[in-house]
Order: sequence, then C-alpha cells, then structure tokens
Amino acid sequence: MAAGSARYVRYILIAFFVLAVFYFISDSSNAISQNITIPHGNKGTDDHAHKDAVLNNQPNSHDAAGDTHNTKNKPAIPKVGANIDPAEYPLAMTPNDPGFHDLSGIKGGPRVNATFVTLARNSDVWEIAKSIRQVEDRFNRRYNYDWVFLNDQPFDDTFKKVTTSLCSGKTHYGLIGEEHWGFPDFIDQEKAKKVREDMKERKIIYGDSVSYRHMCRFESGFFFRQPLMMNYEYYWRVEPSVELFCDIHYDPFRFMHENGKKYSFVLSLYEYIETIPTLWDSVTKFMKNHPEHIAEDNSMGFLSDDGGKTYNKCHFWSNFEIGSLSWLRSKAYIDYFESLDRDGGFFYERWGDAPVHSIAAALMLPKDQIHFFNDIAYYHVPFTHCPTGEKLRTDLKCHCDPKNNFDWKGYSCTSRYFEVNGLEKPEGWQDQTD
Ligand SMILES: Nc1nc2c(ncn2[C@@H]2O[C@H](COP(=O)(O)OP(=O)(O)OP(=O)(O)O)[C@@H](O)[C@H]2O)c(=O)[nH]1
Ligand SMILES: [Mg+2]
Repeated sequence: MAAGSARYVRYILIAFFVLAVFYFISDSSNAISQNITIPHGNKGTDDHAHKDAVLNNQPNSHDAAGDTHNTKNKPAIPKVGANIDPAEYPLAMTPNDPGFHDLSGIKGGPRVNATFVTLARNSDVWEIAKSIRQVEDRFNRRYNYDWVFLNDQPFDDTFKKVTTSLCSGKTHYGLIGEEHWGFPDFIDQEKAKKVREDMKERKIIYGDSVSYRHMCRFESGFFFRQPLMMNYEYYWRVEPSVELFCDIHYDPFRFMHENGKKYSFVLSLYEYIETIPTLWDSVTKFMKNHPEHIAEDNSMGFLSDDGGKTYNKCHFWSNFEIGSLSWLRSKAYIDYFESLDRDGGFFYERWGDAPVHSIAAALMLPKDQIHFFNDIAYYHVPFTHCPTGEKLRTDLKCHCDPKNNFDWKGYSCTSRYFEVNGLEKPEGWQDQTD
C-alpha cells in the first residue's frame, strides 16, 4: 500500500514537473517574441512618442472597404510631420553621404504616408509575386511600406496569402466598385463595340479588349480615390513581372515629399497613334475651358513640337510611377479626367492611362515637380531603364546590361525630357544610342 501511494506521489511530481517545463517554454518564447521589436527610428521610445507615432499612422476609417492583413503586427513607424525631425535622418543619396552603404536592418528615421499599389487579377499572383520579391529585396525590406492590392473581382485566399507573405509592410485588399469599372451611361455601347471589332481587324494591341479599356480608365481616373487609397498621400505603382536591377539606397517617397515632386518616371516613349487619334483634340478643348489649371512653367515642349498644335505622342510609361495622390485628387486633375472621360475616347478609341497621366503632369505641374529617377533601374516588357554610368551601376550593385538601356535610343522620349528641362545627359549616353 505504502509502495502504491509512493508511486502516485511520484506520478504527481512528474506531472508537476512536465507542467512546469511547459510553462517555462511557453513563457520564454513569449519573452523572445516580445524582444524582437522592429526598430523604428524613433530615437525617443517614451510612451508619448509612441502614441504620437501611432496617431500619425494611417487612419483606419476606410478599412471597411477592403480587407487588411497584418500578420507581422509591427509597431507603427513615425511619419514625416510626426514628432521626428527628418533633418536628423538626412537622405543618403550618393556614396559620399554618411550611411549610404548601410543596407542592413530596418532603416531609421521617418516614413512618408505612402503605399505601393497594384491592380491585379487573381491569375496574376505568381507574376506579381516576382515583382514584390524584387521591390522588397532592393528597397522595401528596410522600409516596410504598406501595399494596396486592387481588383475588379474579390481576391482569393491564395493571392492574399502569397502576397502577404512576401510584403514586409501591411497589405490591404480592395474590391473595385462597378461605378469605377464599367461603361458609364453616356457611352454608346453599339458604337464602342464597332470600334473594338474594327481594331481587332487592324490588329491593334488590346484593341478588341473591353477589360483592358476598363483598366486604362480605372488607372486614369479612379485608383487614387479608392477608399483604401484615401489613407495615403503618395503611391508607387507596381505591375506584375517587372524587375528592379539596382539597390535603392534612399527612400524615394521621402525624396518626392521633401523636394516637392508630384510625379516621376523611369521610362518614356512614343504612344501608338492608332490608340489615341483624338486625345489631343480633347486635351486642347480642356486647355481652352480650363486655362486656370495649366501651369505657367509647364512641359509643353515634352508633348509637342509646335507649341501645342499637335501631340508628338511622348509619354511617361505609367507601369512605373511614384506620385502624389493629393495631386491626382486635386480639382485640376479631376476636371481634366472628367473632361476627357466625357469625350468617350477610353471606349471609342483605346486611350491608355500612360498618355493621360503624362499629359496631365506635363501641362498642369510646373516642370520641377516631375522627376526622372535615373537610379531606379527597371524593366517592364519590353523596355529597360539601366542607369547610364558604370560607377553608378557598381555603387548600386546593378545587374542590368547597360546595352539594354532604352533612355537614349530613338524610340525613347527621355532625351527630349532632358532638353526641355535643361538637364545634362549622363556621361556615356552616346554609347547607348542603338
Ligand atoms: N483586376 C484586374 N486587373 C487587370 C485587368 N487587366 C489588367 N489588369 C492589371 O492592370 C495592370 C496593367 O495591365 P497589363 O496587362 O500589364 O497592361 P500593359 O502593361 O499595358 O500590357 P503588358 O505589356 O501585357 O504588361 C496590371 O497590373 C494588370 O495586372 C483586369 O481585367 N482586372
Ligand atoms: Mg504590364
């Protein structure tokens, strides 16, 4: 009997021991995860500073319109304008600037109220995965900016899981309303159909596509006013299957914000005239009706070789854009979009968002608010922007072949941009003209 109860006591002691071990393990793993806080550049870590930082993070007032994923549960990063002085964290733009070569860890200093934005279908998941991987590796893993995904159909679980796992910032998923992805009531459906049939016969790329037209109109006039996008001031557009070839050492959003830039590009080229035969007529009408929206120091010289009589078809390639959402939401841009939209060319022709954005930027922004990011090396089929200058390419650890750089070739408009802005072309440009 005594031996039997000793056995029970032993069992109870073993059970206690096992429980104690379990408790210890789970408590210490908690302690470990609590200790891995992502540094957020906020030198003061007092409660007040933390509260301010949270207050300056994106408001959640529009979350109802989309699905938000934040598996990382990261602390808020202070925004420009929060209780942090950007001057304490100067942008290291060149190899001589302190901190330029430090690409490790999360970057200290403030963040701009900005997001990446991607319009995509569920079927684009693996193509956008490639793009995200590159954007994260070359830049965002150190900055953790959010990423907004937009779709005219609900995103499926695979899309959300894959993209959320790849993005270092918060991810948000928005469903586009029918009013932003469909035919407006003033469009004559029969006429639009005939145009598509005709373009199909003439083999104009995407000429017979309805969805491509909705996409172009959406990117021209609506992406920046989606409820999820209303939470931000700047955007960086990313498309499926794009590539980034060089390390990005500084925060381009901060560069835009601190230098008063509203629109930026890396590639420019000529548009197919068959897709926009009457776009310039429509723009001319807008200019006449709204002279108040035309900037004095505009870039008409980039768009026209005869002082505005005709369009030379030059545009910034909008599959890459870093820009100001406030500008796109301004009365000037909305008046412009609505005027063009009423003329029907998104459906009666096949106006692309690239010439629509570019013409707006060139006419309604002063020249110095448009920026060419020479140091962001980029590919979207079939064109490459690979920075001119061997020193720059090696400093930024670029892996693009400079022979593929499109900037100075005949079909690019970047030379014209340089001329209009009185900029000096980088050394070695002559070697890349063909
Ligand atoms: N949700 C959704 N997204 C679309 C649709 N069509 C295009 N997109 C997205 O809109 C963007 C532009 O479309 P693309 O097909 O890349 O157009 P493009 O760049 O002119 O042509 P490509 O040379 O084929 O890349 C991409 O981010 C696409 O994923 C669509 O019908 N629905
Ligand atoms: Mg594309």
